[in-house]
Amino acid sequence: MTAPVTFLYKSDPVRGRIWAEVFQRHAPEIDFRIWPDVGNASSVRYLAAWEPPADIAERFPNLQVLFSSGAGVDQFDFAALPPDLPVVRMVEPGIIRGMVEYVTHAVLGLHRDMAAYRRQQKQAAWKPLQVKTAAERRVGVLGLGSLGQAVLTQLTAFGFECAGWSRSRHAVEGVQCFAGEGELGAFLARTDVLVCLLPLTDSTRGFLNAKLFAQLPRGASLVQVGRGPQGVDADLIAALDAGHLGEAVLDVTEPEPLPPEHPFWRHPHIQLTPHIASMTQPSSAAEVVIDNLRRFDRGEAMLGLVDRARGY
Ligand code: NDP
Ligand code: OXD
Repeated sequence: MTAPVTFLYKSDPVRGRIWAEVFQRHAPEIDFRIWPDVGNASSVRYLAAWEPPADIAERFPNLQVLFSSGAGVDQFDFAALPPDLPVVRMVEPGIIRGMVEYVTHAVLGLHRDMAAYRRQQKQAAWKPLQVKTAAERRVGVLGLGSLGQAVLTQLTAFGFECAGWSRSRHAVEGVQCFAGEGELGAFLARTDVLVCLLPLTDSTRGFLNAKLFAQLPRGASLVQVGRGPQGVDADLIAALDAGHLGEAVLDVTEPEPLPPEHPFWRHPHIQLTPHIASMTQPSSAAEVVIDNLRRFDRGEAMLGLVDRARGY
């Protein structure tokens, strides 16, 4: 008789029930459980969590893979995890589609001056602004991962002049790709709308600061969908107040939720959303995770495997 294998899900329980249905359909041999219904802790081989329980090595001595229930893994304390435990971030079509929608909406809104029209409406001011073509608007995406590349593919289809920047060199059709610190300045200098889709790591904390903003052309805008601690709030406000930056669309802040007294709430050139740019879609996520389990069983690389040294 083979030992039972448990997949433990510790995140939103309503979404967990959809995961359970998908596992029942496609991987009935796996004992799928939703936290806190752990069952026999020594049967837990796989854990999907946003925040794993403390002491997972002691609690689940046979744990083989930790899946993040979201795209980011910055919420994990890697030092508290067993050093050899593979960690997998979420790369699934639903979360990618959501991000493409959000960023496309934000970029189109900035491109077509929607924030200016909202302000004009408050003054009952009927004042057409010059319409530029998409080809005249240069969009630059920080991060050419699963989300950054998908976003760029859509923006390219709208006709924007697109570029991307990443740590290592990439090739994306129709996109001018920049790589590394040495090419950051050139990337920023040609960017009218800057989209941040970087993971939060030691090297991206505080990245969106005065020095970076100063390298963008005057009037450029920011769409921040990465993580709040990547931004330096006072530098952003100073750049907006000085007119060096035109608008900022922020989906992530530090802290979250943003306290009511924070100046971002009332700044006339900031649009805020409460970290909803994209969400893992339970049905497609469970399918991707099952596919990864099959890969793991066959000894193949899992999609979204995190490089712990890089932090993403
Ligand atoms: P990936 O890991 O697939 O891609 C990350 C990209 O960032 C890679 O291209 C990587 O470069 C680049 N990068 C990382 N560090 C650096 C650095 N120091 N300098 C230059 N480039 C760097 O991540 P995803 O695309 O899946 O997700 C990106 C982030 O989006 C997530 O980590 C999360 O924070 C955020 N997110 C936000 C959501 C929201 O609702 N607001 C929802 C989902 C995700 P290289 O390719 O060379 O490795
Ligand atoms: C994620 C997020 O990382 O929602 O999935 O931010």
